[in-house]
Amino acid sequence: MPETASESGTTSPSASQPASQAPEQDLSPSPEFAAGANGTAELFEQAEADHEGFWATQARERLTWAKDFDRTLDWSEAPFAKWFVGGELNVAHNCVDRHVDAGNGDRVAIHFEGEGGDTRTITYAELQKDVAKAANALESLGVAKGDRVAIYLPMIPEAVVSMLACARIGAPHSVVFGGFSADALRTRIADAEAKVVITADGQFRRGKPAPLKPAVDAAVTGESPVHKVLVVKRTEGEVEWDDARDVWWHDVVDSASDQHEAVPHDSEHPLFILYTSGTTGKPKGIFHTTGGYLTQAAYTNSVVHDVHPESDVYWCTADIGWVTGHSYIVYGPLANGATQVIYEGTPDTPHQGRWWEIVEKYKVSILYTAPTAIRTFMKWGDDIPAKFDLSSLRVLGSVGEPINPEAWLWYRKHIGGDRAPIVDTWWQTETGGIMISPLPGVTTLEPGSAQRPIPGISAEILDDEGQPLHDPEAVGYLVLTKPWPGMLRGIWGDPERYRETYWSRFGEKYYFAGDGAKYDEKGNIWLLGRVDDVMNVSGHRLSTAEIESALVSHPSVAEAAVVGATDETTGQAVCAFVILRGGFADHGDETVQELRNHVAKEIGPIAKPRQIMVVAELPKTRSGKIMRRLLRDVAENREVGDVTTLADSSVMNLIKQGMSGSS
Ligand code: 6R9
Repeated sequence: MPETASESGTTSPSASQPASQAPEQDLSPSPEFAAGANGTAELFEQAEADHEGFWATQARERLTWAKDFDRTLDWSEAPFAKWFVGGELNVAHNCVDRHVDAGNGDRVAIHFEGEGGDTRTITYAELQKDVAKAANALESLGVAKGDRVAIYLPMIPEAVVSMLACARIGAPHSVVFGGFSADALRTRIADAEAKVVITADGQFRRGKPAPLKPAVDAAVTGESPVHKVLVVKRTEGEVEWDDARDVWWHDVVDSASDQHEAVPHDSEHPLFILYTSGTTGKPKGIFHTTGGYLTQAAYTNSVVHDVHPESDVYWCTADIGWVTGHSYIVYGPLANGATQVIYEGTPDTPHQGRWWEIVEKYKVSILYTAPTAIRTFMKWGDDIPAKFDLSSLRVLGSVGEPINPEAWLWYRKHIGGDRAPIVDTWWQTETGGIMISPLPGVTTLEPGSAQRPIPGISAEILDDEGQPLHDPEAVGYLVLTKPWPGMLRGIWGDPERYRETYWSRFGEKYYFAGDGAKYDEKGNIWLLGRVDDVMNVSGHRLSTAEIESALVSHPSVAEAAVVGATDETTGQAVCAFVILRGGFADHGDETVQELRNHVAKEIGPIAKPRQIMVVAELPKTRSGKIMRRLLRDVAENREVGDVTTLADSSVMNLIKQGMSGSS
């Protein structure tokens, strides 16, 4: 195995160096960046001095209220919060109309890039008309304030328009990933009792049209609350048609009036429901309301992504079916009047440089993506982004999982030109918006750590007994200690489950996030994965994220997933699945030994994996989260459980085939 460059102590950090041994880089904000940044040190002081006053200021300064609120927070029925009580506003007016009213109608809202290279440019003035038409069309289909609408669409502008049209009417939307099955769609429709579904004939994936409508047809046959299905024509594929139920978007939306009054809604009126995936049992419909959610989405997009709407081109690569797409494609950037890119397809269609080609073409200045994508690009090689001009990028963001220092440094060097700050943003569907993150321009960055709660947010790390932990390296549970405007208002139709899931582990004072965490000696917070991703090996608590990070810091490893499998002697044992980087061959036992020793060196012998399996793919959800539950099934030689939320369900067969023969 090659010696790492840092051991010879000469070069700057590169992807082939373990991050822990990387020479120190100056990661403090540059004076030029700090001078123009939206985030400031004063925000921390203001929020510290007056928590509610701080949020009231954000709400009033960032949003346009039809009626001002008379109380900032009502926490008298905790854990059920009411924010900006008595206030009224219309979310669609805030995201679209008011920018046109302010004279910015000609500003581009959306640069749409289809997978096949078709493009559309939509200004705010055009978006206003599109949203008004869609709102009129939905009303003509019987949708009224309070009715639920399911949205099952690919990443096309109609998805954004549909969400805003629902918001305009006050009809909560429930967006379901275009990759989910008919069954998943049916249960989500039933739980929300959606009256209308908005879908498309199909979508383009990897250069080919893939049908969508058949899943809707299957999901609404028989007994169903759905009486109308609104269908966007995207791929021109053949579709089954039910004349009584189905209507084409181009028939009813295109012909509708482009004038629609945006009636103000109560600050606590439900805005959307979004189901969280991955766990067993009935999906949880996380629901968010109007004023608080929009305040936090707009504020965080401004101070964390540092969006300057008059000059930036922003691109969040998430799917609209994920909360990141809700808060950081639709509501945050549009409330701020930003110009953004929306890309329909996969990163390697038609070639592995597609994203960088898009950055170059639109001069993207802010890029927000997930660690899984970054690790994939590392695997594909440094030479691919190097072929494109990425000099427009000035802020990079990460979300969805812990980003290991190795991937962080690669992102900074090969995408950010060792110049752009990286914001590693921790948050959840439940929190509505970013909670823990550096502020670019203020924070000195720490690769691999999400660092501190942003101004207005308070967190602690508790031990098993609920006592705050401050010792560096002591692993505990992340909790949030004060209500925040973007917080979920409950689980749709199940208030008891809301209380139980989030507000019982440490009593009613603390929101239990379900993530393991620790402080380092500088006071930075390190997120260590979901609590059930923390293993107990011979009484030592080890985090899957840390061992994965150690594995990825080895030059030959592109990606790693670690699970704890039951072990007779140690309680749990560490089992690792790794994907090797291009150019590194699997030398069987030799590779495994090398990697085991590497983990022992990086963390300690206790963390040495009992088993390491070299695989070609890892099972992931559509939002890029590794489904460790399935890997645990493999590691413990069990029948593999439910795979319906995987992006690619064939991956598990590949892994199982690889395993038979190896042990
Ligand atoms: C936005 C989103 C939430 C869970 C969360 C945590 C993990 C998200 C992270 C992170 C470490 C980060 N997570 N961001 N872990 N560092 N920057 O992902 O929402 O799909 O609900 O997932 O994702 O485990 O609890 P959601």
